[in-house]
Amino acid sequence: MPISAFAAACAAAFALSALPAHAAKRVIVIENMQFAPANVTVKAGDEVTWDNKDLVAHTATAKGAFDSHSIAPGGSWTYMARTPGRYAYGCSLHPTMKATLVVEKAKERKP
Ligand SMILES: [Cu+2]
Repeated sequence: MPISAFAAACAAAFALSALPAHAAKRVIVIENMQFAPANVTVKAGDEVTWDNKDLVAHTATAKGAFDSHSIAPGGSWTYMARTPGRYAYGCSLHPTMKATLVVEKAKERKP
């Protein structure tokens, strides 16, 4: 690709990322006793859904921050991430299942 086309593509990507923040939705799949992806970063106001595709129940639990309680096999749980921070969470039923949710400040909207 010529350099000018590459630069244009970069500019387009930058323009997209500079668009005003909209609440986004992220899905974390629970499968094979793991959270996938294990590290997810969202903006405050985004919705995060844990989708349990395993045959056993799981939870998404960050002490003091959020707790899905039991998510049945085939079920899901949605959480709106409001408070910026780094949350280590896990499944309260299976201590080896660990993951991290990072909530970044939402971009300020210009009036
Ligand atoms: Cu579990």
